[in-house]
Amino acid sequence: MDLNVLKQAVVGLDEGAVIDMLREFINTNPSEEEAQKVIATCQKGMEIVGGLFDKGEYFVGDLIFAGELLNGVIDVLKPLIGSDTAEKIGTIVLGTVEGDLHDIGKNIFKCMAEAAGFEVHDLGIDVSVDEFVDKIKEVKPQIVGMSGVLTLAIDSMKNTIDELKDAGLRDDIKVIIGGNPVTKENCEFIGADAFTTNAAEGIRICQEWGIYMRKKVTVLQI
Ligand code: B12
Repeated sequence: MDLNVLKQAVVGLDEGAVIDMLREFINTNPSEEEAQKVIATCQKGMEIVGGLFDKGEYFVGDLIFAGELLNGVIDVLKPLIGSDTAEKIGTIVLGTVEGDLHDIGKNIFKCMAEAAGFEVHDLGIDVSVDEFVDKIKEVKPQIVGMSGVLTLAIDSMKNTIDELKDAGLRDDIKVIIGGNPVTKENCEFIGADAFTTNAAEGIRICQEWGIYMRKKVTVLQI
């Protein structure tokens, strides 16, 4: 597949062309690595769409369409990168925080986390503090992932962690935050354990935590 042509099709919001290219791509029996490249290419296209929105050349409706297009691409490619490994290496509770409806980045992270062998409980978008707390009590994850791209997401992330502390749940979990506005500074302000603006890096961090946690469990069993 010509990745440049694909990127241009995403930028041009040419759904028909994107679907045709994906169909052809899947027929070639692609590897997981090739599928990851296709997702990364669509992501680059999405960034350009965002830039065109900033310049006033695209409108909110175009953004919604582009968002749906990218989520569709992830759905189609999921079986290629979402290998269902029998042994789960950890559990993640994931969601886009309260007030924020953006989920493209979250969905990419989810897809990659499942492919890496994590069991992911995705709470969706605009997830309230209580929804996070209830799910964490129910499934007792090792990791909580919070996503957000709006500036206000930073406060929602902080509120969520504050509530986890009040509920006595904070010390048992690692928290990673992701999304365009997250930085080292607001990671410290929020009280998360790690931050990233790159899903692949997020997976590496979770894998390191997963290995550490499994060792801890083994030691405790002895
Ligand atoms: C697509 C989009 C939309 C779509 C969302 C569709 C969807 N299903 O998500 C729609 C049209 C619905 C939308 C709505 C709005 N949007 Co909007 N949107 C965008 C846009 C163009 C792209 C965001 C995106 O998906 N990026 C691509 C993904 C892949 O990047 P990412 O989220 O950072 O994710 C990566 C990493 O951060 C990481 N990651 C993400 N989450 C997580 C989680 C974990 C745990 C980990 C480890 C990693 C991780 O992995 C991903 C891959 O590497 C941006 C502009 C831009 N250029 O970014 C504006 C933008 C975010 N939107 C903006 C605004 C203002 C809005 C609206 C208020 C617009 C309006 N006037 O109605 C509403 C908000 C509604 C709400 N309450 O949320 C502003 C935010 C400004 C701000 N600072 O708060 C931006 C920056 C545009 C702008 N320049 O004004 N938007």
